[in-house]
Amino acid sequence: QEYTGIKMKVLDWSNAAKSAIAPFDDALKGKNIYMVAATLRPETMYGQTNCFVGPGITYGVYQVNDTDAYLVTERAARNMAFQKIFAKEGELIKLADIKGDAIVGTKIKAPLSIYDAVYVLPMENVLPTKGTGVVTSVPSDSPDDFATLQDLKKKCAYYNVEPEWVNFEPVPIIETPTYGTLTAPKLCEIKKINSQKDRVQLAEAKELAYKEAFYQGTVIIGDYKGMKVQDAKNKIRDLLIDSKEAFVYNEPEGLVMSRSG
Ligand code: ZZB
Repeated sequence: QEYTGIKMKVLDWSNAAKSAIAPFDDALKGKNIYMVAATLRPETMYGQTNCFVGPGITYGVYQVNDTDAYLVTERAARNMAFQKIFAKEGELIKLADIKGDAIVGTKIKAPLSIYDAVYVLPMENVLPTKGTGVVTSVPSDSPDDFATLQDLKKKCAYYNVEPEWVNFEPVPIIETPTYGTLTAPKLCEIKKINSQKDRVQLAEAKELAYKEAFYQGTVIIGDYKGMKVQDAKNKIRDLLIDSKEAFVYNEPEGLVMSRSG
C-alpha cells in the first residue's frame, strides 16, 4: 500500500504531553517535531479539522536528521528506516516515547487545511498496525472522522477533551452528484450512524464515500478547484511533496498482515 505521509508540525504540546516528554527534553531540544499521518486521500487535506491518535497506543519520536523528528508508531518507523526517510538507511534513533492519551490536546499545523492550527484528539478505532498510527481527520469526506468528531463534541468531559479542541466544522472540499458537498455527514445521516461504535454502517459508508468521490467527485477548493478528483489527487499529493509537507510512505502488505494477525 502506498500512502502519503502528511507532516503535521507540533506547535504547542498539551500539558500532559509536556510532562510526558520532560525526561526526554535534552534529546528533543531544538528539533522540529512532526506527527506523520498516513493517508490515501491527499486531495482532502484542505478539509482537515484535527488529527487522531489511539489513546492506548504507544508512539515514539524518531530522529530524521539534525533538525527534524517524526512522531509515529515504532512499526512505522522501522518501515521508514528502509525507505530512505531517515538520515542513515536501516538505522532507527528513538528520542522519546509517548502514549496517545498524553498527546491529546496538542496543537499542530495541518498542511493545506483552511484552519491555521488544529488539535490532536482521541479515536477508539485507530489501528496500531496500520499506517503510522496517526490519522488525519477530514469529517467532510470520511464518515469515521465525522462520527468520531461528533462523539467528542457531544461528550467532551467523558472523552477528556476541551470544547475549543473540537470546535471545528467540516469544510466543503469535494462535490459529488449523489451526496453534495459534505459527503460524510450526508452518508452518516442516510445510514443513521450515531457514533464511532457503529462499525458495520461506517464500513459501508466509507466504501460508498471512496467510490463516489473518486469516480464522480470534483474538487471545489484550492489550486485545482474545478478539477475531477481522479485528476487532482496526484497533483495535490505532488504539491505537498514539493513543499516538503509530505512524503511517500510504503507499507509492505505481507508484513502488515503477519504483524496484525
Ligand atoms: C484522510 C482521509 C480523508 C482518509 C478521507 C479517508 C477519507 P483504508 O481506507 O482502510 O484503506 N487511516 C490511516 N491509518 C489508520 C489507522 N492506523 N487506523 C485507522 N484508520 C487509519 O485506510 C486508509 C484511510 O484510513 C486513510 O485515509 C486514513 O484516513 C485512515 F476523506 O486519510 B484517510 C472514505 C474515506 N475518506
